[in-house]
Amino acid sequence: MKVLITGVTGQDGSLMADYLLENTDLDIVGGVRRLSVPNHSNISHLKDNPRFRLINLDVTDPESVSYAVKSEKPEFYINFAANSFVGTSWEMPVNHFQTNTFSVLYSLEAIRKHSPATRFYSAGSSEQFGDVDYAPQDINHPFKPRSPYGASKCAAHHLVKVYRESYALYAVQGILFNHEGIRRGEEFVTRKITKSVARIKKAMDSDQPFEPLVLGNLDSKRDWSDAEDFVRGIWQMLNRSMPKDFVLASNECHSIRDFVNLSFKTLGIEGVWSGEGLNETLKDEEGRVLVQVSEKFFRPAEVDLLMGDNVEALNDLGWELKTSFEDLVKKMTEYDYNQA
Ligand code: NDP
Ligand code: GDR
Repeated sequence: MKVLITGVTGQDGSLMADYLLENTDLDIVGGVRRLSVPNHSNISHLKDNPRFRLINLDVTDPESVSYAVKSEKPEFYINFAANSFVGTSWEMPVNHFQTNTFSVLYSLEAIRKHSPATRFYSAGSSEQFGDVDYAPQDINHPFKPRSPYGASKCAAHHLVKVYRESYALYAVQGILFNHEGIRRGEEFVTRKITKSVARIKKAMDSDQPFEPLVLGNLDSKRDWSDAEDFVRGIWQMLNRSMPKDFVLASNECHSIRDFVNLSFKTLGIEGVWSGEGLNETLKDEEGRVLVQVSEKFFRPAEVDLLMGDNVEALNDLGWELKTSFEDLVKKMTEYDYNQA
């Protein structure tokens, strides 16, 4: 019995590999694309594990996807591979559709033709809800994406549903709100904050000058959870008697400003906000600038408030959310401080 995981070098893929190796007897086949300089830091601890191996798999290449499914015939296929950064989706919309939508179509076609018993997971996103009508958003909330990324995930959602209904495949899309952790990419706002807070605190510890953390929209609100909780929920989605899409979220939301405050507070730094818009700053008691705002990090269109409804996941899936927002910020900040 084996699981094929694409995006295994990323946050969710590597955490899923860890989770399945620890909690199941399944073998893990990780799909990786060829890079001139490979980035395997999230899976380097698995390289000698006899139940873990890598295959070449670029999800934008239909032949590559088809060959992987045909030759492996995995019991489960978890497709995490994506261009997952919303911010670049205006600059490279075609790449986002190729990586986030066509990859899903190639996967579904390959499963239909070569391995129809394979259970398929497609990584959906709260960005599909976008310009929201109500909060918290549940599985019935309309799709109103605000970015090419969000639109690419909506299209993938419809493909999964069409293939499930047309060919009786076990294919689901989890609609996941933001989930973070110590393997989060450094361009996403949470990790960018915790890495910078750690850097600033280290400089303060040794009386060195420091550059402030520079952010974009401080007012946008997100529903942040721990990615380790989410991989458990995804696995539960793949192991029901019938395929069904679920929302995974924490039912809470916090602003970027809240995240910044809590991260600095974790390392004993209290700041004071002043000014407005692009002139807003956070300064410490000595008047040193900790945070600045720059237009550079604003997006052409923003999703101001995302907050998910997890009631169905808790009741129907039996999913459990173990880590609070406060514990998540603390964990990420302390980890980055100890690494800095
Ligand atoms: P990451 O950005 O950490 O990982 C993305 C992975 O996709 C990397 O392993 C990357 O490989 C791989 N990848 C990108 N392009 C290709 C390609 N052409 N062929 C093969 N692999 C490719 O994302 P996360 O782990 O955070 O997210 C996992 C999935 O969940 C994504 O689909 C994302 O859109 C979705 N999602 C994530 C949320 C979150 O908060 N984390 C919330 C909602 C949805 P490489 O190392 O080579 O770049
Ligand atoms: P998001 O995550 O777009 O929600 O997508 P990101 O951390 O990039 O942005 C969250 C919010 O923070 C605001 N922001 C900044 N963002 C970044 N990256 N850098 C900044 O300096 C900055 N300043 C403010 C953004 O404007 C935004 O409002 C993530 C990804 O994991 C997607 O793949 C996933 O689908 C969604 O979460 C759910």
